[in-house]
Amino acid sequence: MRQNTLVLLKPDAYLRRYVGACVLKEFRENKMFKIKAFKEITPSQSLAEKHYEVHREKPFFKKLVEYLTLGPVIAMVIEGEEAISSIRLMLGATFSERAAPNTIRGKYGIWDGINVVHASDGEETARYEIKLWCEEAGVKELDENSVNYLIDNYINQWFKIKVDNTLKIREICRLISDGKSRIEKHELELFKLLREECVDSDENRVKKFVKIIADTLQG
Ligand code: FUP
Repeated sequence: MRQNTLVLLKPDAYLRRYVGACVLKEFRENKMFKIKAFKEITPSQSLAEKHYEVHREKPFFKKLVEYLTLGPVIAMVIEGEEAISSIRLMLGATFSERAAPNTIRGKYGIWDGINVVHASDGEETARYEIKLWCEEAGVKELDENSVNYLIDNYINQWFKIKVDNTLKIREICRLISDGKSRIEKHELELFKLLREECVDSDENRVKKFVKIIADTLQG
């Protein structure tokens, strides 16, 4: 069955320029999918809260909203045969460090829920999310040429950066998560590694990003 699904390159994918371009390339080059909508948006608090409505009562809700509002995201509607489940497979497990190495989260996710991409997890969710992002952020279907133009521009702009520090960052996260070191000892190192990836990004935003990683590691 052909399905539409909402895919978001989350703020970490957007800020980590080369990583974002690699992820977008995977969707773009997969001939099973048609990207029908593509929009860069900085989610408002209210949009992020509504997006994560099902998690409202969870202890990590505040963190989720803080993460999604860290900076711009790329919102896409992707159509394809069984698109919802096949894109979820491409993404891999929710927690980056546990995601299979051939999946997007396995390759590029940092740690835990800082996992690069969101994709709707079922038909009802896809309907809810597409409607939400359409009504609150103006995500809408564009003609094929316009979508291709926007995607190619994005990839051409950032793919050449070629800086991917995922493994180095994850190694630090693992040390902290395993209790072998403390975040305070690595904040500067994390900042430097991210700064290298986040070309042309506001320094304060990168600092906030480090804080989000630290909060995630501290549970
Ligand atoms: P997913 O659909 O794989 O993105 O995962 P969920 O819908 O279960 O969770 C949404 C987001 O919440 C995930 F991106 C990660 C985050 N999360 C946490 O931070 N902690 C948890 O214990 C569970 C999920």
